[in-house]
Amino acid sequence: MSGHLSKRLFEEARRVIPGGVNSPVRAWKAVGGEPLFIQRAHGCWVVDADGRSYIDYVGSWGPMILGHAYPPVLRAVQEALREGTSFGAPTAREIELARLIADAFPSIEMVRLMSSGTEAAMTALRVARGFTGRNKIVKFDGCYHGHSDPLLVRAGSGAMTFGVPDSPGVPAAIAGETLIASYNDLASVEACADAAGDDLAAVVVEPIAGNMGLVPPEPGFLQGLRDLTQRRGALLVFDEVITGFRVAYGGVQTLTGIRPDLTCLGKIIGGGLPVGALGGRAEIMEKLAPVGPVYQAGTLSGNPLSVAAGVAMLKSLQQPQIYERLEDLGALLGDGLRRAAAAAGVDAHLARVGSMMTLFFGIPGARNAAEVGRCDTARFGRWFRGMIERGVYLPPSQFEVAFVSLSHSEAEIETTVEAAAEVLRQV
Ligand code: KE4
Repeated sequence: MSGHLSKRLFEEARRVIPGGVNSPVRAWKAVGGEPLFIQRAHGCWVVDADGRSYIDYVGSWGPMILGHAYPPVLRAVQEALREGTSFGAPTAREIELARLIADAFPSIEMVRLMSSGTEAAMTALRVARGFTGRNKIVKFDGCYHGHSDPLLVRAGSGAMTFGVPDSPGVPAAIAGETLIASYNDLASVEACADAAGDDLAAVVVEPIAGNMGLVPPEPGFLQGLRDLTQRRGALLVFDEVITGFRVAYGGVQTLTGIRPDLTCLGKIIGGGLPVGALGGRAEIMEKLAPVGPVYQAGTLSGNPLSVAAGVAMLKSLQQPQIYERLEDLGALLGDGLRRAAAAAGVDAHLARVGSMMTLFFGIPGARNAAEVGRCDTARFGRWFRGMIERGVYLPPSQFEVAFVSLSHSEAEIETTVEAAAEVLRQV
């Protein structure tokens, strides 16, 4: 578990930072124990404040698809740094990043850069409402789109799933504009759409869910959303903050051929620096100020360092065979964990798409949040702690996904699977 220095730093941090962390999941509340404070990272390794190394499968929650401190990204940031850090004015490099994104995603003609995935999703809803003149949004139980008020909403009680706040501080009036459907359940979406009537502005979805653990869309689900929103004059928003450039260079929409009206991006496109982006058809995106009336802004939007890192990252992802290699490494780890759980006689299910995966404990698999909710989270906690003791750093929550990067090799994955075999015999 966390060493002497991490413990001391955590104690100090909690005196001046709520919970000692700047994002709740980092506090390890879901798995017990105290968080490691990370000193540095390179490739697929992170090193904690006590100098201990771990094979990393958090990958900063997704951006580190090429591994930590990837030299071309570091070089690009160092070069940009020499010219300054932020100008609050347009720069040529922002055009390059927007162009790289638009060229990668078939549904994207224009891009607005910002500083987080939360901003991207929040802006997507505002643009959808501005473009359609409607108010109601449908989201899915178990999907996360950042922490803006309209999206911190969970299913209310009672038959109709008008949302209720998922956090104090979110006004019921705002939550009430959001309806909650069940993932992989088109009938529940139709019911929400019927309740919204002709006030349905958009359906927002993680096209591969990564915030209730990994839950892939069943055949026909995404196309069903595309048809439903088309039929009802509402917009379809793909939140590809995780999946964009992760499952394919052009995200889920290039794998499925389904074109959403708006796409939210983040994480990988900033190479580990603060970033978010909203992309879509020009007729929708030009609703955004200063062309259209829908306001959105940001002091550090399109920040030169984030953009330099993002351009270097996306260009590096254009190398041939990158996604084939990620699939091979993902399969090696996923199959290894599956075999280790079976050999240990542990009731666990490994869900995987490419280089992102979740080992669910206590359920045979999951198609929605209700099924994921039956997981044995206490057993997951024992699994997490056992693996960290053996030098493997997994996401500290049953409801997150583990990421393999291009910097992992067969050696680290074999070490991980060996550690898993030991831990699974004891959890
Ligand atoms: P950010 O505001 O954290 O950049 O992005 C929010 C967001 C939007 N959409 C999806 C699908 C996301 O997964 C996220 C953020 N992901 C979480 C972990 N699953 C970030 C980790 C954290 O909150 O600390």
